[in-house]
Amino acid sequence: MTMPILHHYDLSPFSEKIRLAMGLKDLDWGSVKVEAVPPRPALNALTGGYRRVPVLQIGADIFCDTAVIFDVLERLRPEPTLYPQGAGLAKGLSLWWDRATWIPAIGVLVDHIGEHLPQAFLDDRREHYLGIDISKPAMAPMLAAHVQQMTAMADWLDSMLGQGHDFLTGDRVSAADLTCHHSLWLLRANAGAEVIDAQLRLSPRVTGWMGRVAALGHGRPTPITPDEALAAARDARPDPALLPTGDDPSGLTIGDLVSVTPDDNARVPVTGRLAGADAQEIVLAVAGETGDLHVHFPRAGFQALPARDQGRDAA
Ligand SMILES: N[C@@H](CCC(=O)N[C@@H](CS)C(=O)NCC(=O)O)C(=O)O
Repeated sequence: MTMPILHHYDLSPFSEKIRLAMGLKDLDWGSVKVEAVPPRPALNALTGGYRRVPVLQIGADIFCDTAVIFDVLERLRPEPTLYPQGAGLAKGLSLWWDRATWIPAIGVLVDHIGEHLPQAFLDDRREHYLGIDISKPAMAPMLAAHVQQMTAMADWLDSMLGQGHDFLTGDRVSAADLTCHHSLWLLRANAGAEVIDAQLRLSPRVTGWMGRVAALGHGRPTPITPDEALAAARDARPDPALLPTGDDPSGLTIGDLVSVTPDDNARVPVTGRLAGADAQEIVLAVAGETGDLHVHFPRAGFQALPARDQGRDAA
């Protein structure tokens, strides 16, 4: 198996989900650390313009968004599974948690550490990612509401764990655990566990579960440079075995010029020729500076539409 390469940075909570999945599956992986604030030229050359983190690379196949990263890790190493109750429950809970908790978590975070965030970070997140000012003064009026929202949703985790199992959906860890762990992990890592546990009223059941999730570890990362990652893409061809295999209900045809854009934030379209699709995943063939790439996206949370402007190079 070609070693998967994760493009990520330490304090990225979405990356932490994937690092934990590497731990669950006991994988060897290449670790490319990217800057928390772009430019990220190597990563940009691989994604066709998708700008969020993490991104997983397998040769010339590029996986954008944690949902398709979970899926490809599951295909590479099916056991232990990320989906012990099937993919739907874990992915549905994950999308809910990511979408519902992200802004409240940022609100709580900046109350604790906002004064240390560089202006360049704040400007970048306002202009190119979230579209809002996340500086401490700008978020302060909403702090009480953000704390209430996080507290309410963490209490739902407590209720799930109250069913008597070690993990949210049963006795085996799932992708939902890795996801619901990530924003609480971010807050505790930055503000201190005791502070966050008290502020969000995290129960011993929830903190005990967080310990079990963290104990999965991160597998075996090997540091590699962005140039080495580019070389891995240059030396590879997109792998047809990694194309989705189900039916595509959308009416798009292989070879169509298609744009894929996140529907929440960092709405940068990636345009390429449709290489494969099913109801869960869409893959674009993009001609990058390293040669032909297949760039993979989930369907849920993204808009995949025929491209009307043909401004970008496409394979
Ligand atoms: N839905 C995406 C969300 C990824 C995301 O928002 N990641 C954050 C970092 S944790 C990000 O990209 N922030 C802006 C940046 O780093 O450019 C996923 O699941 O991968």
